[in-house]
Amino acid sequence: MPEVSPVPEEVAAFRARIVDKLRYAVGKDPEHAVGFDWFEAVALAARDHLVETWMDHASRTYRQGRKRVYYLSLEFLVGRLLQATLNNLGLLEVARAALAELDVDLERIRELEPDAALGNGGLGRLAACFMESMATLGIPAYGYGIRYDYGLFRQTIVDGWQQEQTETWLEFGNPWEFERPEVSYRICFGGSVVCRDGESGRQCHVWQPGEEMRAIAYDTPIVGWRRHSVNTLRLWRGRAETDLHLERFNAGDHLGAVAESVRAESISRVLYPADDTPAGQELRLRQEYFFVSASLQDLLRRHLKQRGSLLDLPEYAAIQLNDTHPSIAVAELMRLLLDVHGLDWDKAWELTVATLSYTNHTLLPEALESWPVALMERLLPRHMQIIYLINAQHIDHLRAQGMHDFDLLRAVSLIEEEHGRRVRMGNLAFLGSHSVNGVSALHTELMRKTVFAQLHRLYPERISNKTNGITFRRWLYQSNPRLTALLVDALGEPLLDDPEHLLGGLEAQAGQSAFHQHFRTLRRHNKEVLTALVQDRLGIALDPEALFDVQVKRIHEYKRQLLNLLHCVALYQAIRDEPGVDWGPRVKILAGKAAASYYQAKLIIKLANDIARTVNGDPTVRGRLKVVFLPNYNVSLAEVIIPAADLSEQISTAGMEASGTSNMKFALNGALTIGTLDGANVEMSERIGSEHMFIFGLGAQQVEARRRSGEVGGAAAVAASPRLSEVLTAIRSGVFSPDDPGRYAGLVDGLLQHDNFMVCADFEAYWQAQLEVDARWRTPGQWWRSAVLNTARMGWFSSDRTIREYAREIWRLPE
Ligand code: T68
Repeated sequence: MPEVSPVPEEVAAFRARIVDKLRYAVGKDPEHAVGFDWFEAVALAARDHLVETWMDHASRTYRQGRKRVYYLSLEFLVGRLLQATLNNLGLLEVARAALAELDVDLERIRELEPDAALGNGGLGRLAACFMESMATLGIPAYGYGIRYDYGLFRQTIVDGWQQEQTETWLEFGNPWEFERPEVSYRICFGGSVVCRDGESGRQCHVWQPGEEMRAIAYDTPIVGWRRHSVNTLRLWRGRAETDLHLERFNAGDHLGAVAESVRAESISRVLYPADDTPAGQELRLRQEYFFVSASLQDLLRRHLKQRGSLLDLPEYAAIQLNDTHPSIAVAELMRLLLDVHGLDWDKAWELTVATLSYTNHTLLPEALESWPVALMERLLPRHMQIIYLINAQHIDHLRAQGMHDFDLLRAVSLIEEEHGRRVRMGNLAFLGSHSVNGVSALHTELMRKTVFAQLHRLYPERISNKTNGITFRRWLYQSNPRLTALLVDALGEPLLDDPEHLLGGLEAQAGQSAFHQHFRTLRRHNKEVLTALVQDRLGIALDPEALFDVQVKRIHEYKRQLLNLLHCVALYQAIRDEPGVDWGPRVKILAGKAAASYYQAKLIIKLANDIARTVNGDPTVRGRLKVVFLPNYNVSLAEVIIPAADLSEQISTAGMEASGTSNMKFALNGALTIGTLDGANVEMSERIGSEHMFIFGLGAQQVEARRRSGEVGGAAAVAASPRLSEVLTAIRSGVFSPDDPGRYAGLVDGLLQHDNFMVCADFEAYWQAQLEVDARWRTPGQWWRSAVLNTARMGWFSSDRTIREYAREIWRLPE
C-alpha cells in the first residue's frame, strides 16, 4: 500500500516502543527474542496506539449520550489483526522501518500470527467486516460473541480425505485482548420456576436455577480506517462459580473437585463446527444462551448506569441479531425486563421489539434453527414460559383480527407441532424484532415469498433488504497492495478515504491498453506469490501465465463444487481427445472446509484430490490443465488467493446462496465472475454489466418450477449431453479412483436419481459459459477491459455502504 516514507522520528519512537514491549511485557531482550516474541512486541506496541482513541471514543459516546449498536453474533471470523491494525493506524511503513532497523522482517512476523478463526464462513466474516466498518464510520458499537478456545478446525488432507485438527489459536497467548475479570455475569440453567405474590399484588415468577456459572469478558479493540474510532469486540468465556472444590480435593476426589470447572469452561471450548447443517445439540443451545444472557446483562447495566431507567432503552441501544443463533435474546430480554427489572409485560414487549432486529442468512430448511420444547423446558424453563406467553398473545391478536385459518395460525406459531414439538427460532426472532432483513435483493424477495411468507403478510413493513458488503481496507488495501498503489496512482490519494464513490473514476482507464498492461503486471506478480505458495505447500508447479480459475468457500452441495469438478473432467477429456486444439492453459484452484459430519462434502474433497492427482500426473495434458486443492482455507489464505484469481466461480444453485461475499472480493480485485443469477451475483451483474461476467444456468424461478414439476433426476440432462455422460461414466467407473473403483458410484447414481442441486441440469450451460471464458481470455484487450470495469464498478459493495443502510433504516442512528 502506498504510504509516504515514514518520518524518522516516528520510526525511532515506534522502535523504542517495540524494544520496550519486548523487554518489559514479553520478558526478552532483542538478542534472545524468537519470531513470536517479536510479533507479540509489535502487536503490543500497536495496541498502545489504539488505546487512547479507544478511551476517547468511549467517553465521548458516554458524554454525548449517543446511541450504541450491539452486534450479537456467535461468530466473528476476524483473521489476523496485525497488518489490519497497523494499516488503519497508518503505521504499517513505520513498523516495517522500525523492525528493519532491528533486523527483523515485518512480513515474517506477520505470518506468525495465528488466524482468529472464530467463525465458519460468510456469516462470521461479515460480522468482522461490519465491526471494521462501524469503527471506520465512527458508529459506537460493541460486537458480542464467544471467546472460543478452539476456533474452526484446521483442515489437513491425508490421502485426499479431509481430516480435522483442533485450531489452537491461543496457544501462545493473544496480545490483542484485555481480560476483564471484573466484568462478569452469572448465567443460569435448568431448575424450575416458582410463582410468588409480589409487591402490589402482582404475581411474580422466580426462576430457581439448577446450575450456575459465570461469563467473563475479554475485550479486543477494533480500529477504523485512519483511526477514526475504536470499538470493542467483547467475547465471553465460561468459568465456574468455584474453580476448585477444596473439601472434595482434600478428600482425595481430585477429578470431582474440578468437574464443575471443566463443565463450565466447556461452554466456550469450541466453535460449533456447523455450516448450514442442523445444530441440534444441547451444548450449542447452552452456548447461545450463555453469550446472549451475558451480553444483555452487560448492556442493560451500561444503560442503567448512564440513564437510570430502562424505559428509554430503544433510543440508546440497537441490538442486531446475526441470524437466529442469538434469537433467545427475545425471551431473555423479556425475562430481564420482567423478572429482574420489574416492568410489566406490555412495556417489556414494546421495549424488546423496539430494540431488537434480526438478520436472516439462509433459506435452507435444514439450517432454520428450532429447539425441542422438552430441551428448552429442561434448560431454560422460564424462557419457555415466556415463549408460550408471546405465542399466546400473538395468536390471540390474530384471532381478534378475524384470522382463524388453521394453516395460517400453524405457520406463524412459535411452536412447531409437526415433528415433535419444537420452538421455531426464526419466528421468535421475527416477532421479537422491529426489523428483519435479508442479505441480498433476491434473498430478501425469497424470504418474503417462502420462509416468512405468512409472517410477512401479517407484518408487511418488517422485512427489508440490506445487501452485504466487504471492507475494502482488508480486501483491497491489505490483500492487494499493488492494485491499491495503481488505483491511487490513477485516482489520487483521496480514493483511500472514499473508494465507494471514487472507484468509478477508473472507468476512464478501462479502454487504455497502457493501463491494462499495469493491471496485468500486478496480477502477474500476485499470481507468482500464489504459485510459490502452491509449490511450497503441495509441490505442484503452476504457470503464472495460465488462467487461474478459482472456487474457494465452504464445501457444500448447493455451492456446487461438484459442477466445477465435472467441468474439470470434461476439459481433461477434451484435451486428451483433441490434443491439437488450443486448450488453456488453465489452473483450477479449489479450497474450503467441509463440516466434519457432512460425508457428501468430504467425498467431494476426495474427488477433487483424485482428479488433481490424475490430471496433474498425465503427461498427455502437457500442463494445459492443472488442478489444485489447497488445504486449510482461512482468511489469511483468502488474502493470497483472491488477488491472484482471474476467474471467480460463483456457481451455486439459483435461489440457494443468500448473498455470497467472496464474489464481491474477487470482482473488486479484478477477477471476472462465472456465476448463476443467485444471491448478490444478481446485483453485481446489474452494476458491473452482465457482459463483463459469465452468467449461466437456471434462474431461481426456473429451479423452483422444475422442482414443482417433479423433474427430479439428472438422467434426462445426461441423455441430452454426450459430454456429461462421458464425464460421469469416467468418474463412476473409477478412472480417478483406480485404488477403489466403486468410490464414486453412489455419488454418480445419486445425481442421476435426484439432481437436487441441478448439477446435471446446468452442466451444458456451464460448459458453454466456460467456452466463452476461454474465448475472452484469448482476446486480452477485452478481458482486461472487463477486469478493470469489474474493479471500477464494485464501489457500492463496500460494507461501509451496507452499515450506513443499517444505521439509517434499522438502528435509526442520527446522521
Ligand atoms: C452465509 N451463511 C450465507 N452460515 O451462506 C452467504 N450457518 O450466502 C452469505 O453471504 C453470508 O452468510 C453472509 O450473509 C453462513 O455463513 C453459517 O456460517 C452458519 C453457521 C452456523 C449455522 C448455520
